[in-house]
Amino acid sequence: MSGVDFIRTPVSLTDVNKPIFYDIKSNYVDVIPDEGILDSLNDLVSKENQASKNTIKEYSGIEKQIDGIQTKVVSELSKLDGESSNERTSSQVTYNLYKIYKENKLEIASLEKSINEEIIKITGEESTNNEINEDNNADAESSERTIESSEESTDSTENSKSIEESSDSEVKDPNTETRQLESSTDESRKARTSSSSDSTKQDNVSDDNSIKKDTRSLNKNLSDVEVKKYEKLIQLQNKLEKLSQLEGIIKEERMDHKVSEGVYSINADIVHTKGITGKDVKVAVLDLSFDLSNEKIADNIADTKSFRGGSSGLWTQQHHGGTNGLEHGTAVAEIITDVAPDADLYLYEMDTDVEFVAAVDEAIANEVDVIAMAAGWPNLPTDGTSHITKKVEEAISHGITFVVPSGNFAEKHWEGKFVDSNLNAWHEFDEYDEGMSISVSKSQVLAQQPIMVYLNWNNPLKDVTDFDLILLDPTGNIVDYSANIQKVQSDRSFESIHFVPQMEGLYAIGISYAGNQLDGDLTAANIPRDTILEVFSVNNVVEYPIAKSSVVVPADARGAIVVGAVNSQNGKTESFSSQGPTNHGKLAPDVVGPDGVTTLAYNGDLFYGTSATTPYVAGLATLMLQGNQDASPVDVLEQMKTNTVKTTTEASNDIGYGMIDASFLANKN
Ligand SMILES: [Ca+2]
Ligand SMILES: [Ca+2]
Ligand SMILES: [Ca+2]
Repeated sequence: MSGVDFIRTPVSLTDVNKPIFYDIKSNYVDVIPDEGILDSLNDLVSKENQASKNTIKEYSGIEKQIDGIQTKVVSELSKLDGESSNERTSSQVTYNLYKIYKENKLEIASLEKSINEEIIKITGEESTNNEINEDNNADAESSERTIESSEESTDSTENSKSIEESSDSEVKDPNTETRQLESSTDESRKARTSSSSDSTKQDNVSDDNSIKKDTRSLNKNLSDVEVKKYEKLIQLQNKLEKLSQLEGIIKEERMDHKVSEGVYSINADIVHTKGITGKDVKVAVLDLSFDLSNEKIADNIADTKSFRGGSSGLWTQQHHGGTNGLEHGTAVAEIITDVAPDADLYLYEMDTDVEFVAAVDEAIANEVDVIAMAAGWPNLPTDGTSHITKKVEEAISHGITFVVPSGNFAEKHWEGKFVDSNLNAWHEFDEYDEGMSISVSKSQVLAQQPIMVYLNWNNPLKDVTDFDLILLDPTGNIVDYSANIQKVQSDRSFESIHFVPQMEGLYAIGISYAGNQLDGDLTAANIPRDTILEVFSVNNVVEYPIAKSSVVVPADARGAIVVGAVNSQNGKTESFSSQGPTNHGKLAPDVVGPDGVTTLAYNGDLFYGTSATTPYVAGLATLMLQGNQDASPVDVLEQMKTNTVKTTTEASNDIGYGMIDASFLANKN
């Protein structure tokens, strides 16, 4: 979901209303592994692996590892051959393949390195190794070679055979698995373009030929044993090359799918066969931007309008490489049409609170049935008071079903009372810890992604309390702070930091108490004990995360359908999925939807987050409203809630009433 940041209080150095006590402990506990740490851990592991590998006789260890990965791949692919194999199976298989690849990516890379080093040991030259890699990679080259040296075999079955034969002669264990991998891959790729199948064929035959060619070109005084070893290594290298190509192959496979995976998770495909497709139901999608040429949504567009006053260049929280939100909005709209292929889309671009209000007014004027907005405001309290919340409730009062995400903040949220046992006016997040760490990775620095922190608090005794928010860099220097003055009741209890980090490492968030301005008492001993403070760190996981009540505005809108996230493949609740209750005690989320799904908009990359799950639920609401447009938002929510896949008997603040399931619509008729 995209954090739309609209109320940004400027912070200036002259705005300080209290002295800064520099006594936040610089010795922060490192509980958050950052990318740098993970990288060096992986380095260590791969070095150890490599050392042990090299001692294994005749590379059988390397081969075993490659075969181990390959076995998993083959076992997945075999599912496609079964009689019950269908689009669903294929969707699951490509996902599992992707997972296998991801899980073994480092091992594959480390094996590749080991093999290369072994080859260099034998040949004494790096150039030979490079040449081989080029042979394997350059499609055009290997294609020429294929035509030259294997004119007799032009069909893929024959090619696979030739690999099997060559494997038989070279390796003790005939590589039937290799063959299966090749042919199954061809099977599953049938539907693809002819050029793709051609390249697959070329891959198949290139192994054998490149070995021979390169052995011939060695022109060295190598012993027979060394030549044998060398050939073996090249063979392993080719095997591995196939595995390292998996990611690309899988991505292409996924792009062949007509709809995103979640459609099957929620059984919407079954409902489609009953003629329920969201026909004549009007769905407004509010997002940053849309690609109107996207082939899945193009035919569904009934209306478009941009309410954006200009590009703000804001970062969306779950952005996948684009900064303009084009992919995000398009992916959301796409998923709605996956679930409700005949829905009429009203696409409205917005990225501020004012633009949001205008877009909702437009949707109301156009009498839409559903509004989906995969965005939220972590800088507003979920106590029902915000103008965003009220606007959502207004739309609902017009009979519009409003679907919003719970948020992705379960690990980026802290909420609690002010604790100051040492009476220095600095809050202690934990015993002796006055700084809540956030880990800034190198990639965040390079991407200039800001540290965005919001502090909200309530005043239950109708008091006026003044807290401030401070950010320290890894060296312990205060690099930013927000010290707005809260003096009268109308002063908003809010502080915000927006800081672009220049160095990686552990930063720390601090909260200080600046006094109770009504009493004129600025001493730490007089700190309000009933005030609840709430921190959202938009882009960084915090050291002391509180998942409870991490939902964001407008999840607090009465009657809205609030959606959490469950992984579409493993069925587990996503650890980032924001939980309820809201600050005014409303249960949230109401339901959960599937994420980790493929869209055209993200070009086959998996789409995670409550932004991905919101449109599944909006899509289901659309199906429910077909021919039934008079159903109230309450009816829709109630019916949706009672027809979930139940994992618990009672609603909970992590998954609400459970995973949505459209199948009741198919059973109704
Ligand atoms: Ca303290
Ligand atoms: Ca303040
Ligand atoms: Ca809260």
